[in-house]
This record gives sequence, structure tokens and C-alpha cells, in this order.
Amino acid sequence: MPDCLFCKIIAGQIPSAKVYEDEFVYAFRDINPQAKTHVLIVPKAHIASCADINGENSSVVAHIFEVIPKIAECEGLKNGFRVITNCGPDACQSVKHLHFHILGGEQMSERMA
Ligand code: DGP
Repeated sequence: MPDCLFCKIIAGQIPSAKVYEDEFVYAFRDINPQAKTHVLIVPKAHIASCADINGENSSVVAHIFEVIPKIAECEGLKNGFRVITNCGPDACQSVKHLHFHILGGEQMSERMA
């Protein structure tokens, strides 16, 4: 998707701090961390948001959730972590490329909104 920030990061056109990469997904450090550890994991194929997951593309979401525990282990998140995806304006989704925030490395608030 030519005007998509995360597509440009995946393509290496915009630099990022890579944490993990395979054929289907790319993970990198959030530029504005909201916790001691804040990693974003995205599908390489452009999916705009959680609302656009369907039977054609959902296998990559399953793959993302297989990779997340590996990233958490590599990042030393032994005491737990939080996974969040923002979907649409009410949830303040700012980048229109499906992404999952992996947050941890410290005690987080019970509040999620
Ligand atoms: P969301 O608000 O859920 O759409 O999250 C988008 C996240 O993307 C936000 O936490 C900041 C991060 N972000 C935005 N631009 C860049 C960038 O150029 N590089 C990196 N590494 N992260 C970015």
C-alpha cells in the first residue's frame, strides 16, 4: 500500500528497530514507547485494521499470536505482558495497518481504557 507508514517500514524505506522478522510478519520497537518494552508486530501483507480480518487473511493473525510468545521470551517478559490492537477512530488507531502492541517489562495499570 504506497501511502502506508508500516508498509514503508516493512519495505525498509523508513528505518526501524527490528525485533523479529519472518516471511509473514515484521516486529519492531514502537517509536513512542508506552511501557519499558513496547514492540509492534504487523503482518507484511497490508490489512487496514482488526475490522478487516476475514477468512481469507486470518491465518496471519494466528501466526502473529504464535510469534508473540517468542518475542515476549526474547524480550525477557517473564512476568507477563499485554497485547493490544486499536481498531478505528474510537480506539484512536493512528496507523491504518493492522498492528498488535506488545507491552511489558513493568507493572501496568488495571485500566485498559
Ligand atoms: P495506534 O495508535 O494503535 O495506531 O499505534 C500506532 C503506533 O505506531 C504508535 O504507538 C506509535 C507507532 N509509530 C508511529 N509512527 C512510527 C514510526 O515511524 N516508527 C515506529 N517505530 N513506530 C511508529
